[in-house]
Amino acid sequence: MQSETYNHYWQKGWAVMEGVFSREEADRIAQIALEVSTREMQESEDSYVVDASAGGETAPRKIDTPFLKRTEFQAFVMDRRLTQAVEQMLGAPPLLSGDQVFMKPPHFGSAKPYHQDNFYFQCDPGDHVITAWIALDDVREENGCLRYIDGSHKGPILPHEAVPGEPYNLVPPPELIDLAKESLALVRKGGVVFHHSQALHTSHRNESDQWRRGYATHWVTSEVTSSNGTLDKAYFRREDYPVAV
Ligand SMILES: O=C(O)CCC(=O)C(=O)O
Repeated sequence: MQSETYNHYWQKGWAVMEGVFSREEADRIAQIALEVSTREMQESEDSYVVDASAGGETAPRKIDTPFLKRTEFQAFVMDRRLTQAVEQMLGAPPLLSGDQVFMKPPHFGSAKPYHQDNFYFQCDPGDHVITAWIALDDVREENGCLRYIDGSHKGPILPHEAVPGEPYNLVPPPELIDLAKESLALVRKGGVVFHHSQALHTSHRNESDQWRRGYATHWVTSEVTSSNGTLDKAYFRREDYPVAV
């Protein structure tokens, strides 16, 4: 990893690394994600899984625990090109705690409001918890790139409250989010955006003709504990947790 990427991560709380996977590898995983999410959508009305427009149309929103659903996902996220990059960022061997695929269909995918992952995870130390978000499409402003508040990982975990009608979206009070410090994380298909557990981040609605799918993997080190049981079902605790290859 270039020291520029590492320094950017620790100074701003996030960083982009292009070309971790090939475009073909990303395409293959994106296709499987589409199959899985389309099937799950047909079987569920859960708002975590299904995005609904005001007009009542639906589209896939998210795949929860993809790692547990297809061996192809497991092999993808346990690839050494990814685990080595995460290890370099953390400075210690990374353990996969959880994952999810955020689907954002063209002209549909809804916004994910500002939040800090560590409000959900309640992990300590926060510096040892990182998300590696793998771009399964070319990610631009128009199709809903990730956006970060630079340096917010150095601040406290803010209070979060549920957005009315969206129980899965907990957000801090808007006056605590300094939008003057917002940066856009543009990344090409196969690249990875890393973010610190306390970095404030968001993504807007997909306003474009192109998909925007992101595979978020959450990693911790062996030092990390959680006060709310987040790690009880962490993948690295499973007997069948695979070694990185
Ligand atoms: O993919 C998105 O739009 C949101 C991702 C996110 O919030 C995360 O990876 O923590």
